[in-house]
Parts: sequence; structure tokens; C-alpha cells
Amino acid sequence: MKELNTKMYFITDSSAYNEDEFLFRVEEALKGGVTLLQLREKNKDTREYIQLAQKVHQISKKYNVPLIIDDRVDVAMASDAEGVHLGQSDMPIDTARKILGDNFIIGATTKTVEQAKEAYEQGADYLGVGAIYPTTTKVKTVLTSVETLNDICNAVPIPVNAIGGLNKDNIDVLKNCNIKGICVVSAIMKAESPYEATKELICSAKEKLKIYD
Ligand code: TZP
Ligand code: MG
Repeated sequence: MKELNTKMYFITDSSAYNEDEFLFRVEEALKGGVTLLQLREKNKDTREYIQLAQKVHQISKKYNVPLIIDDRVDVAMASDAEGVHLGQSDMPIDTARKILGDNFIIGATTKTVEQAKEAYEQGADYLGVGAIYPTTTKVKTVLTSVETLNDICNAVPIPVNAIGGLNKDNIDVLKNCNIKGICVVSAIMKAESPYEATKELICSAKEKLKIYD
């Protein structure tokens, strides 16, 4: 299994910012202690996605934080990112693994134990599970119970992260779950200071979740 620190997984949303402001915010979050970074773009054409990924990668490399590209194997390869994150309607995990080789990080979105086992068997390195709470981020998703989340954690040996509406004030709901980390978009992306928000999230997670000991 890969050495992967998914404790504080920040997923970006550039839609409310110009490029400079977006890149500044990403760097502030990295300074604040993000351990894994995902570039998530839903409206960019391929060339724009690659260009932005290359810029984000220049920054993430300085902090030794792996960059994961959402949805797109080609963009991940073209930007020399460390990984790709695939949903249930993206490229199948086993196909992506064949193309990308063993060293590339491949993450998967799963909502059931069945999907989780399948993703693991096909070669996924980590799973994102949610939405735990309703989210304001643009996404097609349904709520996942904490019970299902924990069943998934106990069904696969790879890291499982919770996602969806999580913030420093509501993560205690995860305290008895065998998750390895949390994924957030808005809690960092929309914060006045992404640096402070990341620090506060880590501080709250250290208090409330045993994985942060
Ligand atoms: N998948 C399930 S919920 C979600 C994704 C990508 C969005 C999470 O965003 P936020 O702002 O942290 O609720
Ligand atoms: Mg996807």
C-alpha cells in the first residue's frame, strides 16, 4: 500500500475567483497544513484544465503535497500530477491503473460497501465517501450515513476519507469512524483566510478525531 497522508484533503473550486486569487488561496491552504490536494474543475476545457493543473502543481511541489486531478486521467498525466480521482461514471479504476502504472495515486468516490470493495480490488489507493452533510459545492451526490461510512472503512484496507459539508464545528460526528482523514471544499475555499481555516480545521480534528493523535 502507498504511503499516503489523507488527513487534511483539500479539494479546490476555482469558480468564485480569478486565477491569481485562486492560486494564492491554494498556496495559503498548503501553508496551513493541507496534506493532499485535489484540483477539481467541472467547466474548463481540456487545455485550460491542463494549464491550471500545471500552475497548481508548481505550487504543491514546493510543499511536498501530492496533487490529484479530478475526473481526468489525461489531464493528470499531462500536468505530471501525482494522482487522479475517479467517480462512478469516470474511467474505471482498473483501466486507469493499467494506463497509469502502479506508482500513480488513484482515488475513487464510493457510496456503498460493494462499490468500495470493487474500487479497492481494481486498484484504488484511497476512497472518498459522502456526502456526510448537505453541501453547497456543486456536485451530484446523495447523503451517506455515518454508519455506511464506517462499514466502508471496515470493508477495505485502504484509507477512507469522509466528505460533504464538513467543517471545524461538525466533524465530531465522525469520532467513532475508522476514517483516515477528511475532505473539504468550502470550509477552506470560501474562508476569509484559507491559511487560518486550514489551521483551525486541523486543530479541531486533533481535538475531536483519534486519527489526528
Ligand atoms: N463529493 C461529495 S460531497 C462533495 C463532493 C465532491 C463536495 C464537498 O464540498 P464541501 O464544500 O466540503 O461540502
Ligand atoms: Mg468525477
